[in-house]
Amino acid sequence: MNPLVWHLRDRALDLSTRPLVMGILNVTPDSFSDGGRYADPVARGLQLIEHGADVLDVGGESTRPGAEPVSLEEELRRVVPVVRELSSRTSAPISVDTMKPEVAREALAVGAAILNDVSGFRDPRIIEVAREARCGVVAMHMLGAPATMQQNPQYADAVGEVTAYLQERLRALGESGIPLEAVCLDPGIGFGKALEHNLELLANLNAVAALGRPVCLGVSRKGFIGAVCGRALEQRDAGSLAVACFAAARGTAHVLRVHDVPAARDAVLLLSAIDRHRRG
Ligand code: HH2
Repeated sequence: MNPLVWHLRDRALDLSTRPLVMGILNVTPDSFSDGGRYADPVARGLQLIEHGADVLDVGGESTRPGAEPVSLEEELRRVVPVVRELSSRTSAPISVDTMKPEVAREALAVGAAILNDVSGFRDPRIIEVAREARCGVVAMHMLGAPATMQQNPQYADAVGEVTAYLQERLRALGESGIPLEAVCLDPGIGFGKALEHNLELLANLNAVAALGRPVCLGVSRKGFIGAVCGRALEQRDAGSLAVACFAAARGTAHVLRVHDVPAARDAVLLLSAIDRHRRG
């Protein structure tokens, strides 16, 4: 299995020369860092592509700690028209950040190419939707559910448990008929993790990369950056970029999920330009 190629529907993304930039497009009034900020999500999505996003990740339900679930009707109403319009106006792959099989199915029907399920495809119905569409999938680790996940999360060995969980999801997806070449894994930074868990995972991401699939990493503006650097939400972009570069330069992150697309684009281009001059 080649970990540096990611198959989505009728195309294969090459992750061998540089990490991909996944631009975050939240179509939510309550996302933790940019909720309700962009009145025209389609225009914002097209702008993210112009700024260098390789993939757009469209989300209609905030998964920030303590967020309240959104109804199916509301999530469909937020996500489907935006995915439909974006797919007709760009060839960049569109990912949908959802845990709901119905939203996944509708979004794929109007052009999405990737399902990003922060619950790691625990619901067999969403696996079936992905299998039928032959789309790419991002399977993430989350301890519990968003409403309660940050209430004193406990691990005996965070790196070992997250890695074992992702390995088990990879097996379950494979057994359900998802080609492993379609799967990208994500340690789920901030999803049921205390500060030391996040830092341990970032320091040992090679354990997740060793599962043989690309790693998607979402650290953008997250709480651990605020905790380490003493920064408010709107001041976390430099720290976010530093952490993403750290993981990408070590070869342990292949898809960077970011709010600040122009900075991430420059970073991945510079990383690959430098890497081409590496000896041996
Ligand atoms: N983080 C968030 C949402 N979806 N998906 C993946 N694969 N990895 C992540 O780390 C991840 C994710 C949370 O960030 P954001 O979208 O900015 O906020 P919200 O959930 O409040 O919309």
